Amino acid sequence: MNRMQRAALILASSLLASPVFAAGITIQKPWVRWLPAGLPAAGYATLVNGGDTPVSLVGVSSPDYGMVMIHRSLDRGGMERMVMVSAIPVPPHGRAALAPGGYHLMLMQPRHAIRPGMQVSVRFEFSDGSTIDLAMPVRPANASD
Ligand SMILES: [Cu+2]
Repeated sequence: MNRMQRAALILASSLLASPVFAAGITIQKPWVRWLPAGLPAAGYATLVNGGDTPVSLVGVSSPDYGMVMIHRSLDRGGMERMVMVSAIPVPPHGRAALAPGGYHLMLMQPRHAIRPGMQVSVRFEFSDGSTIDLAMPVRPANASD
């Protein structure tokens, strides 16, 4: 193999490799905590990045809710308050937890009656352009995991 052929081969293999490493997100243990009277519900899950590059959750939508936001609960001197965040970073070969007391989805303006035992459809959008559609089980207000 001459130098030109070797350079072409290296270029070809790096082009082939890049999309494989980019699409590495999986979502584990998704669930929604239901609250009565049409109150906003909270969505939880663990985002796992199996790839070599950082990826962020940058958007969430659902046909079952009029509005979905990404929130983070913060403890301010014993008072819990929620702030809106634009992205949740997931490090390479790492994970990010959406869990009570931290990051969560805020599912608002339900478009129909939603009760524990049902499932809601949620689309997760990531910074690498990939999307994941999930059916998230709805659990009662007193569920903890
Ligand atoms: Cu919230």
